[in-house]
Amino acid sequence: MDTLNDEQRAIVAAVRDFAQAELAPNALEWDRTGFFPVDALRRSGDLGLGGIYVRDEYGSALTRLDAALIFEELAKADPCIAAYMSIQNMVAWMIDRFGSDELRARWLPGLCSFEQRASYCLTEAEAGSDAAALRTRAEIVGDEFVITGEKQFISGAGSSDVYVVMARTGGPGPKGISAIVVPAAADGLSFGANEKKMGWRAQPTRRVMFDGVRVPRANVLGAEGQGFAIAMAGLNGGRVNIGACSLGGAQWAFEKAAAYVNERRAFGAPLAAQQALVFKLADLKTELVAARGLLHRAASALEAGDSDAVELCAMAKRFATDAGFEVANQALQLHGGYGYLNDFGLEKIVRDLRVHQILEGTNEIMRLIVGRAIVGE
Ligand code: FAD
Ligand code: 2MC
Repeated sequence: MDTLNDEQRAIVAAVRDFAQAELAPNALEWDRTGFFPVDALRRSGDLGLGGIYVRDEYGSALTRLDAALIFEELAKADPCIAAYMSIQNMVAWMIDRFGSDELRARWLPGLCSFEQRASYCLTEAEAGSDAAALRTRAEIVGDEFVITGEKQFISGAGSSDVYVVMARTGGPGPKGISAIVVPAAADGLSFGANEKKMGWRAQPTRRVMFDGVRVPRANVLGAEGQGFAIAMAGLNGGRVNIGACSLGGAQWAFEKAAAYVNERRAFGAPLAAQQALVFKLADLKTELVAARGLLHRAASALEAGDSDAVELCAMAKRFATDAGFEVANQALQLHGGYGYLNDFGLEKIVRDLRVHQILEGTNEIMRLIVGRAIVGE
């Protein structure tokens, strides 16, 4: 944090005020009841948090590093909602970067202000890590796409106003895929039941079904056949942001554990008298600082378009989400039995952070990306 400039400090302070007022006091209740806080999301739009790195015609035009700082701060209050917001930002950026002026004008004002919400539809039941094997088909009929197929595990589905859908317009493999903007109002679009999940309970996850959904061909992002590359480009930033969400949740858990170790007494002294526990805290803090450093390095590489940006984003996602989960789990352990109680908030963080090791590319896939950069395919 010491290397931040004045503008970044001001951003972090404003986001902290918002997150501590709007998210933190409600996070446990939303988790318990499965309440999806769309009004709080709308209010985050007043700060420009729906389009953090969308260009300034519609968005906040901040950097990827600013975004990492913002998601860390939001996640200190509620990693589940912070992570939801990171997906919105990924989609808004894809529309800004690859959409026509008409698509940008149609969707970005609503998304950047969080008046509207967006989902990212890549995964299918038979194509998760192997995303280029997806089978949802978009037939080209005249000047329309006719989309048929099914997406699995879609965050925000059933609530979103717009879906960016990766669908097959050509042959097998990544080059046959296009990224298509599908409004929620399109005929033939329907949704599965809200999944019951270990964490991320305050946001819906559903299947999305397409039964002959017709949208204009002009709704494609970039060119037909570029959809896989566009989907991956979105995910590079998404991976940094999810890592930052793990970092924020874990930082909160760490601070609670450090305070607890100072206060809690056992064997006639504070727990802090046990060097084993202080060494544990020292290791956890080191993990957090290392994760932050790698995330910021990846964010800066992405911003600069460095040739190793993809690899760094994968490294940072893998490291920060593994470290974040481990720190949160150890912070729970340091609270003894109280850590296991819902009211203390720690078990929620552990549940929320667990899925960050799985989504936006599993941590095995992050190793695959880094490994390929080392030894080639
Ligand atoms: P699989 O690909 O079947 O993997 C199973 C296991 O095998 C994993 O451990 C994996 O790492 C491992 N594995 C697979 N291939 C390899 C390999 N080559 N080398 C080594 N190990 C390998 N997707 C979206 O498109 N949009 C969303 O909004 C979205 N939100 C989600 C929200 C939640 C709560 C969850 C749980 C998932 C979400 N996903 C979303 C899907 C998520 O991205 C996938 O679950 C993830 O990419 C893994 O795919 P899979 O579940 O099919 O697992
Ligand atoms: N950035 C930019 N381009 C990328 C890229 C990246 N991160 N990853 C792949 N590409 C390009 C790659 O360069 C290639 O382009 P070209 O043919 O021009 O050289 C093209 O995409 C195809 O890539 P590969 O040949 O590497 O394709 P392959 O099928 O072997 O592997 C893999 C791709 C495994 C890296 C990819 O499928 C992947 O990332 N899988 C994980 C899926 C995933 O992350 N899902 C997340 C869903 S969203 C989510 O969970 C949410 C919560 C929102």
